[in-house]
Amino acid sequence: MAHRWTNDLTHDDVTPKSAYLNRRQLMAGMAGLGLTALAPKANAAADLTPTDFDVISQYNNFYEFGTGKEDPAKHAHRLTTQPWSIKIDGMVDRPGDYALGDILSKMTIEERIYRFRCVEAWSMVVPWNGFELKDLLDLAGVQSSAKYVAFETLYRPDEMIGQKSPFLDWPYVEGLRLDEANHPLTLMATGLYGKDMPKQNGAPIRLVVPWKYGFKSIKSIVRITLTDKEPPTSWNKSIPGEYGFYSNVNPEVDHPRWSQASERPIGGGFFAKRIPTLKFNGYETEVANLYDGMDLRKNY
Ligand SMILES: Nc1nc2c(c(=O)[nH]1)N[C@H]1C(S)=C(S)[C@@H](COP(=O)(O)O)O[C@H]1N2
Ligand SMILES: [Mo]
Repeated sequence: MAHRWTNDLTHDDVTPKSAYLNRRQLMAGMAGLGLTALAPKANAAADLTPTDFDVISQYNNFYEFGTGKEDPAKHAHRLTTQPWSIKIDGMVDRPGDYALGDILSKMTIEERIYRFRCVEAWSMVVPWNGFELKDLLDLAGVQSSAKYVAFETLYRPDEMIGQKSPFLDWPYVEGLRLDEANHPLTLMATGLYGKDMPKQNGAPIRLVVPWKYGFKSIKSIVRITLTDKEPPTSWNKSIPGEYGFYSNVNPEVDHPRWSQASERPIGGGFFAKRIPTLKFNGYETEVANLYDGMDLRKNY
């Protein structure tokens, strides 16, 4: 089931040697925890230095728990994640409610160290654990008429207290074109740093699309729908002039209210130096061909 993914990532701001040592220590640590089911890959992504776990799990955007960066870590403990199932419907051969445990029993969890770039111009490097979305779509059997994949987050205002205020039109929804969804970089993440996904990061299962702005990576997913129409997306519905359907990371296309040319790595202190933002967040070699012939300024 698992596809191996290697690429030739490079990053200006890391020391390959220390990253390599980090990684070996991490793997040793995971072995110590008995997490042998993980299949970490010593790919070139290892020359990225992961952001500290405490930073990744305490500086969050998850508006279902409030709009402040500290709100999700404060309030997400209310979220119950068991039982959990994902309804897969629309243009699939085998629609149904898929219990998360059943899904996981069919998947090989691997580690992917990805850059993560929020549209607000901050960034992290996250060692995710998960499986390729394509493997889940294959379970359901995508029909040839399908062109897009729509995603929906849990709606449960008693636990997700941010949903009691109309900040966004709940539930949070997102979407990808089918070829984006099937791309081997596109991950369904169930954990990070070899631990179960922290609730504030989108437990028990979330999307990770590393070449797009962070808001495309929808959290706590309960429904996936295959469709032939471009699905509505939360931030586009909220402010269409600022957030488009594609939202590929692009240093050449500024947000109407700020530059996207550089980013602030979180975890290095507020005065840490900004680093240049890379086209497609550094995954240009892998994904640029998905957009051949498209005007990326128009399709922002
Ligand atoms: N359901 C849901 N998914 C969401 C969000 C949200 O508010 N609700 N925020 C998005 C944004 S703007 C970002 S930057 C990332 C943040 O992920 P992290 O907190 O794990 O870093 O989640 C994305 N997914
Ligand atoms: Mo974001």
